[in-house]
Amino acid sequence: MKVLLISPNTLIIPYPVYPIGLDYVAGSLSDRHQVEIADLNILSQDELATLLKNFSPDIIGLSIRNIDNTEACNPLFFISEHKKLVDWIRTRCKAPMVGGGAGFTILPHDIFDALELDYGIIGEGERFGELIDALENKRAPSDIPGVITTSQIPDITPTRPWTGTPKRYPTKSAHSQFYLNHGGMLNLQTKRGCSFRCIYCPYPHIEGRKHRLVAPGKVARMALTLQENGAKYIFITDSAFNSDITHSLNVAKAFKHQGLSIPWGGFFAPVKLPNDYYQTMKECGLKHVEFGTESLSTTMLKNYRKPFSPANVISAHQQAVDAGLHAAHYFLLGGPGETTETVDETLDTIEHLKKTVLFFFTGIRIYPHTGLYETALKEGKITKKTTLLKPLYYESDAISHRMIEKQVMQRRGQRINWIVGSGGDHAAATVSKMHQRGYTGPLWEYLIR
Ligand code: B12
Ligand code: SF4
Repeated sequence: MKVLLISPNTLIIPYPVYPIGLDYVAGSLSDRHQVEIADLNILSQDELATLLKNFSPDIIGLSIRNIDNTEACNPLFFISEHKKLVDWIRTRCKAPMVGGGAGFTILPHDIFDALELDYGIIGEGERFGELIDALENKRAPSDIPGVITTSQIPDITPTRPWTGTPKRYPTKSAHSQFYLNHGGMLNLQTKRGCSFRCIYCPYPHIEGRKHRLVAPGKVARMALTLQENGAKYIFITDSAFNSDITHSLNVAKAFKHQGLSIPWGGFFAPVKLPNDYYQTMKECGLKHVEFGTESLSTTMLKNYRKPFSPANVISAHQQAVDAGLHAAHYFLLGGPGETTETVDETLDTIEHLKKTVLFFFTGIRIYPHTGLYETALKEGKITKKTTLLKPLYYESDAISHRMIEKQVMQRRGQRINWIVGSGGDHAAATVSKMHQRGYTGPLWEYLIR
């Protein structure tokens, strides 16, 4: 079959992100299929029209990574744009359209209906090949775990994870050049799954709760391939790179052992760690640590079911900074139990974090399959019928989002390393200019104070 895989994600905030998911979907397909990847960061609509005409695909996969930008104070919604794209493609091509991706997996039935797709694959896209086989052999696609069709009644139980070995499409793909020219960053996955149970987080639903590790030597070989293909920086896409401490150390050591020389970074949980953890990581090339800290109030960390205390955060931060790493913290304020006092407690404790950048997000998006969803139901903030496709943010009864933002802004004063949200268009424009001048990586280190 001729398979066209489309990445419609053209968001450049905080920077353009290489559509790694499609490499895995493409990598899972048998050699007998002809595969083309269309990345709309690179192709204009005219070029896509030409591709549709010349390639004439038998089936189209659409990667739906972002539903929205999860920023309550500066909202963007991408599903309407995707619908326009689907309609436009339908006028040019009769091929069935299949949706998948992280965003799709969070709200599959809503997105399936909104985009009027033919099929959807919840969870790992490696099941795309099974769907094609079923269509070729006239078997019912809906028998495949995770596959949804128009005829199916919404099923809200998590899909059984795919259990094969992920294979990435040869990475010297034409579309990687765009990302090399815009910051030099390519991305890499070392495992799937997160075993923690933070109340608001959809990641364990997207990737599964059980860690599925990729052998460190194999991860390092892929990292070297990315380097040979021109990457100047690697972002590790794992939900939390150190949620398996031993594996993260082994991956880092494999990078060093195999001679990876470009810097890398990723998301880390500020949990209790061996004393030399970040020193070892630094020696293996780690440059940026993005901590998913969320709060520094003891009460709120417990309410969020985070696997660490404020003391763990301070010590993880210090260890990372002492090792010479750049460290940023993400905060998620306004969850169940947030009050003026808990926000103050967080802001007071933040003052102990020296040499850092702080990103504040206020209001937590309610996703199905999370503890926050259950809390919002119990508190009558939503009902089982509430649609969550258009973002809905949890608001604590004791403090409004506006009040939290005011409290943060007052404490921030003139400090430029306190950023509310992702920094928006202004920050993205600055990052883009710096990338054009040859700077590489996420670049928030220039704000460290
Ligand atoms: C790493 C990450 C980032 C990094 C990316 C760094 C980099 N250089 O790669 C950073 C920090 C930059 C980032 C930024 C943002 N992110 Co982000 N990010 C993630 C994260 C943790 C992993 C994504 C990833 O790469 N996974 C690894 C790859 C291999 O998996 P995958 O792409 O999902 O693909 C698999 C399946 O989804 C599926 N699949 C993928 N495509 C297709 C297509 C078809 C046809 C099929 C069948 C299947 C399929 O198969 C693949 C293989 O199994 C996810 C959460 C998560 N755990 O998924 C959030 C996530 C994708 N991000 C999200 C968001 C919102 C954003 C931002 C908008 C936040 C912001 N305001 O700045 C920006 C957008 C950036 C951009 N330009 O698009 C949301 C999207 C949901 C939503 N509400 O819309 C997620 C799900 C997190 C969340 N809040 O729940 N992100
Ligand atoms: S917030 Fe981070 S540590 Fe917690 S469940 Fe989500 S990915 Fe795992």
